[in-house]
Amino acid sequence: MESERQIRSASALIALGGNVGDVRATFKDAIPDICGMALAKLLARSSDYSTPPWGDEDQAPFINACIAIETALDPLALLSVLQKVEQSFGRTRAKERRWGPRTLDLDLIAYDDVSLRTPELTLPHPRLFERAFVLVPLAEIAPDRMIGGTRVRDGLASVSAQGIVRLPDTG
Ligand code: PH2
Ligand code: MG
Ligand code: MG
Repeated sequence: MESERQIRSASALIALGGNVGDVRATFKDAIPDICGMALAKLLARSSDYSTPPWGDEDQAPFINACIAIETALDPLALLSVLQKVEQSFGRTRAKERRWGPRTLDLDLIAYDDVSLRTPELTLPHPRLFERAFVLVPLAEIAPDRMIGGTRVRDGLASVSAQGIVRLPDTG
């Protein structure tokens, strides 16, 4: 029996990126921080990928990965956790240029089937299907997930994944 007080949880997909510092070590530390602060269970974690810089090509390659979590936080509360974790890994938004170098970028890609348009957050992520650096790791952990009417594996098939390289596990 579902009671009024039962905590409902949602499945959220989060993209991780960065190209400043030891990004793979940052991911390793940031993922448990996200789960702890978001009262979340880690459902899946992709491999890390080296990806050519997108948007602003005049910078170092990025490392990208994706995780799936189960969380009891609502989308805006989860976004706030992600921003706190970004800050704790040295992210200072005021000093960055759009699409420029960063230590850690955490983007909320999808939250159940929620569609949302607020100044703080748009769900699903509006540029997901332009970005092979998100679709490649996402397709590793959630190929059949439907996001905004498109299956992740089909989205991946319609972009170029040129230059994206899966990195070996570091253990
Ligand atoms: N993030 C950006 C800008 N460009 N390119 C790649 N390959 N991966 C990223 O995560 C990325 C980017 C700003 O958030
Ligand atoms: Mg981003
Ligand atoms: Mg971001």
